[in-house]
Amino acid sequence: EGFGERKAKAERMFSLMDGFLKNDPFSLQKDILHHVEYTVARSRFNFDDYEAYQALSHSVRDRLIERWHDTHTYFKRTKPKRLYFLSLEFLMGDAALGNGGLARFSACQMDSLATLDYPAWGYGLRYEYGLFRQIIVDGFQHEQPDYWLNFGNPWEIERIHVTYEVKFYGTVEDVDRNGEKHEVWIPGETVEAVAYDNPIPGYGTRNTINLRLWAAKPSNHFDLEAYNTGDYINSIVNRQRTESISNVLYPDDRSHQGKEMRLKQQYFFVSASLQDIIRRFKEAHNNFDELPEKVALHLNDTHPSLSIAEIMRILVDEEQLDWNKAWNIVCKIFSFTTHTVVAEGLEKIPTDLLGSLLPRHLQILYKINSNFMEELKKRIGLDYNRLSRMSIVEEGAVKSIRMANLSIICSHTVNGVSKLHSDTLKMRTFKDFYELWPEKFQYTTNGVTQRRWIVVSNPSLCALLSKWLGTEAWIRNADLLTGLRDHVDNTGFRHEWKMVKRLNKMRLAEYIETMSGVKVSLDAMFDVQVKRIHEYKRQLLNIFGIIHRYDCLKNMDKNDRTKVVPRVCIIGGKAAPGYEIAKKIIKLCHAVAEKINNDADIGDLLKLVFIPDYNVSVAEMVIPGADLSQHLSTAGHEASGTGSMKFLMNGCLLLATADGSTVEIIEEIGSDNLFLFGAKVQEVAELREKGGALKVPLQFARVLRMVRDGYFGDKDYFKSLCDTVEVGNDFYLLGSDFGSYLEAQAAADKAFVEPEKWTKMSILSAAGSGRFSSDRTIREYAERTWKIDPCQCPF
Ligand code: B1H
Repeated sequence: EGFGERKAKAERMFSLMDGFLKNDPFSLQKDILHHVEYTVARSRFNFDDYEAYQALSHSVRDRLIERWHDTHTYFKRTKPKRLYFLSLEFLMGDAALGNGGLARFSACQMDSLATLDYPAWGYGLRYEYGLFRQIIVDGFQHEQPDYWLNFGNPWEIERIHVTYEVKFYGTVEDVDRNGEKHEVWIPGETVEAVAYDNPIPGYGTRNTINLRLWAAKPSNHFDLEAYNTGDYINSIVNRQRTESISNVLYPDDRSHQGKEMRLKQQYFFVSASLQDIIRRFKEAHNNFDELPEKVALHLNDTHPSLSIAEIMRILVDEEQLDWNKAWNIVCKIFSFTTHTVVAEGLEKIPTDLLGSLLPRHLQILYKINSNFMEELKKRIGLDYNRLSRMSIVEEGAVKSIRMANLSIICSHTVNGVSKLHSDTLKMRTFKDFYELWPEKFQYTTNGVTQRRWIVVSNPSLCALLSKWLGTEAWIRNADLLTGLRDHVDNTGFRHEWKMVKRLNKMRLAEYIETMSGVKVSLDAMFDVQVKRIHEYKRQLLNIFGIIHRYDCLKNMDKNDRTKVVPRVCIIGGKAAPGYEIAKKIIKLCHAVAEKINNDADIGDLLKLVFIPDYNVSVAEMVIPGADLSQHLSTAGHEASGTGSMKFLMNGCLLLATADGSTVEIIEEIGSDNLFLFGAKVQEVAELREKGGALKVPLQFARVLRMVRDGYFGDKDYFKSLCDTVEVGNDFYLLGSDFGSYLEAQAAADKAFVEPEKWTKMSILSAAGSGRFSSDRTIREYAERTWKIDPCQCPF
């Protein structure tokens, strides 16, 4: 070839390789049409809205894939220490692969990891059925399957070649290895895990990281025996059954202990993720001693904590490392965040179940425990009570493995999710461990991403913030929101602030009318409580407060009514399908709403609406439109709470107990800018001890009596619900907090009639929300816990 030919060839090659997809409108339009025709396979003259959405998503996805590749090529080349964020739940939005706060927090963290250029990947499960959809029939919750993949998912990339075998059951046998006896697992069942990649783009950076979700499919390892004996049909049916592992997300956001399928999901997830992680590590490094410098594994609660046993099995049984050497490595790579408060809420796995599903892992766990117990005896002596409390193995009626103890023992860092939560962990839940290893315990307060919770869900506020802060930089640096304080006395600014709120209230009011048929007044205070339904979150306190308000209105002189602040009370949230009391709370809410909303005498002074199927998309509508938001957990029960942070960013005032992250919110915005009420953490135990002698205000007794007497119908049905808050039985202290709750509500009313005062409080709330950005959370984790550095792809 002559020079000319070589040059022409090089230029052709170059023009093939060169060029990112362009982002100008025309290029994007061209691509959308391309995908309409060649991906969706419709004519470019005839396609519907959904097909347009698919074509658009594919056009965007193409661009994400470019960035994804560049980011990963760069990570591969520069070999930074990587973080792997292991979580059984991610609540992204359209994909509802999680229950509540924990799962949405995982999603916010992924956004921040990408935006801050950290070399991180998330690993999760690709459930075919996400969290159930809630529909309300006659005021009762019904659950409907969320088969979210029905119309395909244009955002994911199926990696049919990234598959791993995951094994279950079987036995452990002794084998001889160079004259030494070793235990080796001979599994009985094999399932295949397939990777589905979900690009997570950063904001203001080309870095695009990955959320890799695993789906189960039958393995190609045929059971030859079954085929040969002619049981062809049955063996196909059995094959199909293995697929069910990743079928459905468990909808209990607290306890589903002892379910085999849940354990299978956990191990399936852990095994596939670790095989993938170890393979990637071995491609770049050849000595496991380097593992702690190159890999950080984060346990999002105890759900992925089988990773500890699995990685020991890989290193010792497969890679043939000496046990102690492997253990020393493993103890340097794990960090652990617990989202739980009370010891009873911690995950336990019965040893019978574990032993049959994962016999080798159970052995490994026993060995980890006996080594730990030996060490512990040396440190603390023969204090058998303490030894048994700290043991990984619980010797109760049902012998089980305590996953939290395992996670603490093996992790270099144990994180709480708020300052208060962390204190509780140290003083109560994990006191024994704290005394042993105080240096392990940290707290990293949760956060939420302002990209979704302001930029996407509240575009008018987004524009207003950029205008008055004079920059869009707050989108990547939420600390800049403090700059709003400089304008709080500017009437022009306050006017615009009020207009934005009104616009969002309008949008919410329309939604309410379509969903529930209730017309609401924009002049009313929009008072919102949205979150999972739980006794400890005390939606019942809210409903009792509403009943009290209604009762007062009914008994009020007509002239006095003109002074009353009109309210639209909005409640939303899902109850776990088997959680009877939570379901009764939903029903009561509807019964009370029915009564109040149809009382012409009350009119716009009070409305109550239950928003069905509360989820991320609904939240995007509800949060910007709220004036007031309620966080009523009995002090000491909400580990953090992240909903309040989203409301805060959107300029909603909080009415809250001094629980979870609220304590830190007060530090940022000052106690004058929110409505605080209720017993403090340190008072709760004492109040509980009083039992039947506890003082409860008359108003509380009166409201309880109204419900008991059938004022809202269904007297018998509500009886057991009423019993839970009867004096002497009122574990969550609704009665004793009721008085101060009403006072806080009165203070909110009083502030609302002074619009300028209210608006200032609203501005100062948003101005103090910067600390609750998940960017801050992630930076703290990266620097203190994971010890990873940003790694920005330069092209
Ligand atoms: C939180 C959970 C949770 N704490 C078990 N615990 C689950 C436990 O499916 N499961 O088995 C699922 C979820 N979720 C929440 O985490 C806390 O209650 C909130 O206070 C906290 O803000 C949130 C994020 O840290």
